[in-house]
Amino acid sequence: MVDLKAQVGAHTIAEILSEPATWKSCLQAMEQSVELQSLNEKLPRNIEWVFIGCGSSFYLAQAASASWTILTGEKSRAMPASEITLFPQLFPAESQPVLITRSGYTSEVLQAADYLEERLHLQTLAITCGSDTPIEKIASHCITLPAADEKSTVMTRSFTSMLIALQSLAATRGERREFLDALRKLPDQLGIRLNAVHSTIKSLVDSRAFADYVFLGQGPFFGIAQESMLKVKEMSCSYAQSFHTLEFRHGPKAIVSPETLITFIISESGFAAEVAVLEEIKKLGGTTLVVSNAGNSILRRAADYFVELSLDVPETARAAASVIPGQLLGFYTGIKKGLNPDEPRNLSRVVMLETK
Ligand code: F1P
Repeated sequence: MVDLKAQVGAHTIAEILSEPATWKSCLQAMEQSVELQSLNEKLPRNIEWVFIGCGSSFYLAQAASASWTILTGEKSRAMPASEITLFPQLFPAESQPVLITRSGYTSEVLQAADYLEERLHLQTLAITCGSDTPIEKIASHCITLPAADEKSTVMTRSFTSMLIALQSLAATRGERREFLDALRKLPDQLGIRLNAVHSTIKSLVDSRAFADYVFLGQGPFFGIAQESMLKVKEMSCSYAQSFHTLEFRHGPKAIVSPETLITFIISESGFAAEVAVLEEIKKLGGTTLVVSNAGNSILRRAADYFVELSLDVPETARAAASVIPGQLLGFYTGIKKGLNPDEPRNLSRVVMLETK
């Protein structure tokens, strides 16, 4: 007899667990095609980079923008695609736009791409997981990652793979050879840790239910906190929010209670200050999940649940791996609530607006 229950969410969980192998394929394909080196030569210098997307792809834009400035020293920002057509005066005219879209079909992204190419005469760079999609026809340059495409509505491996591709481009531009080497080592290193991460999150969900979820991160980890928030919202229809870690003190901490799960995605650069917030929230009675590369006694004392990544790569190269606990949390919480994470309520795989 076919166990139908075992198949609920089958695409999403397979896609999450295939992340290390998918990153490896994408990195190998980009290396073989020498695509990033030739793009790097074609794209302008001393200009602001603007990373653009919708939904997960906007949160990816935030993580990519922070990574870009850290790795290249160039200015950058992230914008939702809608902002470009609704408030065009907010778009920096002298810039290099990067359009991020898993599907290559999202209406707001296509409208923004059209505006940037046709009206502003900018040569946009797109990154997508689809093949032969409309964005490829509009954008002047395009990176495609077919190995990272997904069947599920929610974005998981496409998010992390596109982030790693943009970080590779940044490291190429910034001549950060050590960072490129670290990205190459990342899939195998994470592969070793993935089972442990998986079972920590699964037993967390099995042991407790929460009324509210909060995700905190700074620098490149702010976009990761945002995306973790979206995963829990989409897959489990739960109330979830995200903030810069230190911003949580300035009002949002009013919601702390044992029924609130507060996830701290701890950076190395901000370690001491972020751990101080963690200790404060623990004292206020919040339930805490800590995602950190390494642990110390303070961190372990203040963490109700602890995911230790143990990756021997620079801090920014850990961003993609840091979203996996949030992806698994959304998945298992959705399953526990009797939902199907492959097909979240009210959502479709692509948002295509009807033209009037
Ligand atoms: C991404 C996106 C997803 C979201 C939703 C619709 O679009 O907005 O983040 O989960 O189901 O699509 P894109 O990356 O394909 O443009």
